[in-house]
Amino acid sequence: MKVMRWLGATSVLGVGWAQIGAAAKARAAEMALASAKQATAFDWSAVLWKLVWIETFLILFLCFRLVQLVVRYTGYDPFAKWDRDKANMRLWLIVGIGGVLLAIWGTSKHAHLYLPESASLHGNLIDGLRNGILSFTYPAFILVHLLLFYMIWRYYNGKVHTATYEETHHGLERGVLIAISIPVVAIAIAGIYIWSLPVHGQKPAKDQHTLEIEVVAEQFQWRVRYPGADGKLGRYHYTLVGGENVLGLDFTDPKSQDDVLPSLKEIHLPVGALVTIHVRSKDVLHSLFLPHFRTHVYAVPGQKNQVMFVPTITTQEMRRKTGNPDFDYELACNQLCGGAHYNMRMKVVVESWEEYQKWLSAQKPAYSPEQVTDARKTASNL
Ligand SMILES: [Cu+2]
Repeated sequence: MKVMRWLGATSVLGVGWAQIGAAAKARAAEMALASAKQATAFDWSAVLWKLVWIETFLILFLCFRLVQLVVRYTGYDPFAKWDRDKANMRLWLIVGIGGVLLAIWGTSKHAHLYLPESASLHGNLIDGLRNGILSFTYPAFILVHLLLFYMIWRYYNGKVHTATYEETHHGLERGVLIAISIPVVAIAIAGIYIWSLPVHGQKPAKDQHTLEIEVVAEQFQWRVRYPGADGKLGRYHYTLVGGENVLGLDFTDPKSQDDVLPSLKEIHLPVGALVTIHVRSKDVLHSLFLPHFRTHVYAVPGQKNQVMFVPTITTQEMRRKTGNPDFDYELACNQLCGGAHYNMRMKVVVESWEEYQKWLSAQKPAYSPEQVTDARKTASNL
């Protein structure tokens, strides 16, 4: 029966060797495609990789089946002398410790894919809250899993069979309950306070500049409206949308007449000012997402939404900080809103208040006398 053992071992080794060969071929195909850098209509390397995986699982399955059949028809069980509980326990330890190591490796490897550095006042608090929560949930995750697999080791076949029974210990339970409640309640209170900041929770400090702008979403672009010299956005009505008046501004309102509507694909924001963005949509659901400012709000047709934040780092400073001279903040649509959804992005320029004022004064207002008459005509026809 020794032959059986050799037969099994050599066939598994042979199959393993063949699989390594197939994987090497798939990798070579992948590298050849990458080096050719041609636009391939069909990615053959991906198919090869899938075949390698399917084959591997099939062969493993066949190996197990082969052993079963040999045991059934020859009565010879090569694993008869094995302590199966012990083997199971060891396999579980590999799964447990391997899983924990994989989690630590994965989180450290992908740490750079977390959100970019925060560039708003409330963003720093949100990051602080997240890091605070992670500082104890992450060690707890590791500890609980190590304990879980330690228990499997402890109670495996033999040494300790049964767990010890203890009467309910009310004092201990109460203690644990209180100990857990304190951080949970603290997180809830901090969360309510911090997450309300971008919604309605910020008031301008003394001498702090404020800016209210409007960002309007439509398939597939953003339009930004800045207030003119009066610092106030004027009225609009959806029935006035048409022709040149893309946002439906009511030019009979003097506050609308100096509003500025640049055709640029960028937003200008002054650093240190309390910026409020009014958001609306002309067609479908969109979503205004400013990841660096930890700011996100839906653009819903027929609904006025708003979000507020204080930018803390100018684009120039961020370029120095990241060492990337091409760095730019980004506004993205975070809602799959149609075929050209990917097109709904805009550069965000954060600059000093003076630079912002200078830039704004160089822009032309959207108002023209013809539009006022148009608007009046439309309004009288309503
Ligand atoms: Cu969109």
